[in-house]
Order: sequence, then structure tokens, then C-alpha cells
Amino acid sequence: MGSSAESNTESNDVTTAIRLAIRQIAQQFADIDAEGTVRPLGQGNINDTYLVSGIPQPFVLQRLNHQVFPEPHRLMDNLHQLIHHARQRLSERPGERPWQVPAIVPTRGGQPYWTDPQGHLWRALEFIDGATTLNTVQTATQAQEVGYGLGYFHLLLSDLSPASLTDTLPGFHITPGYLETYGTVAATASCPSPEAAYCYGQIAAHGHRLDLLETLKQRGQLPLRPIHGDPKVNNILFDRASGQAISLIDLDTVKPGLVHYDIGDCLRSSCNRLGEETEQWQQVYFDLDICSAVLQGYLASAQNFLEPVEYDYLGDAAWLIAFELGLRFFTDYLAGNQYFKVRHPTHNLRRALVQFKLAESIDRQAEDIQALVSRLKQAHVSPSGV
Ligand code: GN1
Ligand code: MG
Repeated sequence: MGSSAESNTESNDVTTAIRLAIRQIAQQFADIDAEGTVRPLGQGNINDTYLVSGIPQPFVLQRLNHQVFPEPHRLMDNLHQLIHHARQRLSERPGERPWQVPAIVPTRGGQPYWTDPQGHLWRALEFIDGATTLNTVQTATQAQEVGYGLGYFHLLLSDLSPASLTDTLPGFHITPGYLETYGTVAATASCPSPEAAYCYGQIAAHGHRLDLLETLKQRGQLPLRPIHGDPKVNNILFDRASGQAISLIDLDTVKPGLVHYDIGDCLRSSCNRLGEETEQWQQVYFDLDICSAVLQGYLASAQNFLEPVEYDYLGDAAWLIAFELGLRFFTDYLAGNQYFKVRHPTHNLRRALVQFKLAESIDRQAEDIQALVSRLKQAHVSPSGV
């Protein structure tokens, strides 16, 4: 448990030698010799991300974690499809507000990505200038924009067949699968701390609730759609000048799925005012006012494609995805921090506590959340159900 020789605690640190190596990799995509600068970007837990700037067309350079994404070529195919489809739709039916879809920046040799001698795949995406991200949501306006961003992203993809996208990350958001993995890991790891005892207790008490969305999906009651997969709040770009959401980034997890995975992820990250990295896990709670604003922003676009039955599980999705992430973090902690990048050995345990606390708070407000969802459904779905 806790840490192991293979722990990736240090992988966030960028030494000078690494910086130089990354500059050379960036050279594969553009001539950055004279003025270009390279610096780490964002707070991703999986891939390594850098901003290459000081050149005429700045770009975001990423090394894909190929333990997490074993088929990066397919992932790039999904990305191509998504970008092509969204841009075409935007040119045919421009929205009332600006929206940006970052382009893939090919290598100077014209390839969509570059493979280093160790077999790691590097790729570049256009950098959207004049934009910023939030790690936490504090106002109703921000919340509404977060929801709007996700809703508009879903709307742009709502006429792309999910079957045309590959599932590049089998098992992702299949909550019962995470429970199974936890069972295997927990059988051999023992961790006696009071914090771990709280996590074990949560899983023992709620494990039986985790198959809700998968059951509905398998029965065909909820439709598969193209989803983002990871629309946590800091993957939404805001225009600095207007404060409006203008893009969703981090598109590696785009795949066929339920919109509920996305809404759940968006709600669990935006309705936790303390943020998922807080040390004050005991104070974490789910903010219903933010939830209301996010859902209103979301439905402004999503009402155009959402089926009535999809409304019914929006509240359940918030609980399920918060709990699922707690389970994923805790399992990774028990397994020695193999999957998520960590800054210290108990980092994943801390993150798990935050999500389990959040899930408890969602449970306590379940009736209010359901009432909110019912009101929104009534307001957005016409009596004929169309
Ligand atoms: C990971 O890489 P990043 O930080 O965007 C994870 C998400 C989690 C998130 C929690 C492929 O996303 O599922 O919700 O951490 N991505 C993958 O911060 O597992
Ligand atoms: Mg991601």
C-alpha cells in the first residue's frame, strides 16, 4: 500500500535535462529554435502536458501515457473524427456564441504524432489563446458557463454516431468493474489507518449501488452517445474577456458512453467548492446552488437532443461518478499509486476521502437534487416527450 518502487511520485518534476529533451521533441512539430519556450501546463493526472509558446503558432505538446492508453493510434483516430465533425457542424450551423475546437498540429513531416525512441507517442494540439481554466467554481455565473460548455460540446457531437468512435479505454466509467478491481487489490493490501477505515466502510456500505447506470445501459434504457469522458471543471476553457465557456479540452477520453458519466464528472468537480485536491476533506460538501446553475446551463443546449428518460438519472450520476472516483483513487492508493500521478504517498488516499465525503453529501441531499431534476425536466421536456 501507499508507495512502491514503481510509484510515479516524481513524474511531475521537470528537470533541466528533461526540459532540453522536450524542446527537441517540440522541434518535431515546429521550428522553436530562436524564441520558443516550453513549460509544463495544467494539472493532468495521467499524461504529461507542456505549452510551447513564443512562436507564431503556440501549441500544447503532450506525451500520452501508454499504460493508460494502450492504443494511442486509435485515440488519435477518435480525435480526428471529433474535430472534423464538430468543425463541420460549426461551419454549417454556427452557434450564437463563439466556440473553439483545437486543431491537431501535425509534425513537420506531416504526421499526426511523433513516436520517441522509447515508443512513447507525442502529439500536439493548437493552443487556444486568451482563455483560462478554473480549478473550482465559486459563482452561479461560472457554474452556468461550465454547464453550458458541456451541453454545447454534447450538442456538437449529438449527430455523430457513437459507433464511429472506438472505445480506446475499455472499462472507463464502468463502475462495477472498478469495484471488482478494488476487491482484488484489497484482498492483498492491508491499510489500518482511520482514514483508510472510512474508505473501506464507504465501499462496504455502498458497493451494491454501483451498477445502476450499467444496468440501464445494458437494458437499452439509456442511449450510447459520443462523450468527453473527463469533463472535470478544469477541462473547460473560459474566454478571459467575456468569462464565457469557449471550448472543452483534454479530448483523449472521447468515446461512446452515457452522457451521465460526463454530467456526473462535471457535477462532482464543479459542485465541490473546495476542489478535488483540498486537504480539508472533512469540510467537503456538494453545493446544490451550483448544481442547479450547472444543470440549467447544460440543458440550455442539451434539451435539443436529450431523451426524457435521460433526465431521470442526472442526480444519480453525480453520486455515482463521485463515488466511482473515490473508489478509483482508493484502489490506486492500495495498489501503490500506479495509475494517477501523485506528489506524496498518501495523495490518492486524500483524494479518495474528498470524493467519498462529496458522495455522502450528495446522498444527504438526494431528495432535493431529485426535486431539482424533476423541475428541470418539466421545464425542458414538452408534454409530448419530444
Ligand atoms: C484523470 O488526466 P486527467 O487529470 O484529465 C482521469 C479522470 C479523473 C481525473 C481526476 C483517463 O484525468 O478519469 O476523473 O484524473 N483520467 C483517466 O482528476 O483516468
Ligand atoms: Mg483527462
